[in-house]
Amino acid sequence: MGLWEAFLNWLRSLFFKQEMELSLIGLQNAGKTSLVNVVATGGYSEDMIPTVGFNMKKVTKGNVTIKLWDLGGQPRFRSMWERYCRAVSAIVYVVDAADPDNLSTSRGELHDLLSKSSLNGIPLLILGNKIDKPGALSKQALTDEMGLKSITDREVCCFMISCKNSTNIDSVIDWLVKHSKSKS
Ligand SMILES: Nc1nc2c(ncn2[C@@H]2O[C@H](COP(=O)(O)OP(=O)(O)OP(=O)(O)O)[C@@H](O)[C@H]2O)c(=O)[nH]1
Ligand SMILES: [Mg+2]
Repeated sequence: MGLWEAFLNWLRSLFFKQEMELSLIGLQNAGKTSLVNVVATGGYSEDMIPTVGFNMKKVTKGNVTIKLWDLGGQPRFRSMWERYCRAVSAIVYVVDAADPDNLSTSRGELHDLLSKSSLNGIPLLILGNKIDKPGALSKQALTDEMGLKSITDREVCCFMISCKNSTNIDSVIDWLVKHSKSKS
């Protein structure tokens, strides 16, 4: 990028809002709604109500407005995941890294979703949540268990987080902001 172009980009960023839309997917109890709350307000609660259908929330970070579709993870809601992922700039897939019994179901649902041709090429952010819990998987183990190396048709990134302790939430927000687009 030339100096002049860089200068223009900088100028543009001062005046023009960026925006993005993304979907939060993952099994029930993974911590999707907790993540929305931590990103939006910093608040965390043990006492959560399972999401019925979906919730939409708009969050502003710097000059980026993020429209978040927070979907229910129970089996009866999974058939609508694909519909809410079609128009997004990124898919955020949340996994409970401290729940080994549900990993293979989670991996199966992820790979099912990514096999839909309507979602071709949409960047994927995998979040291993609840690393504050004893026995939580390492990033390497989660990458293996979720079969992330076999996903080669899109950008894939993985972070280990804790909504409870706000661990690595900054990295998540940085990644999201980098994937936003100029409002046209
Ligand atoms: N220890 C620990 N518990 C967490 C963490 N994040 C979420 N939880 C707990 O996990 C439970 C489920 O969290 P939710 O955010 O409701 O999960 P969800 O993915 O939105 O679930 P559905 O809406 O049913 O799909 C709640 O009791 C949370 O307090 C975390 O980082 N650490
Ligand atoms: Mg929820």
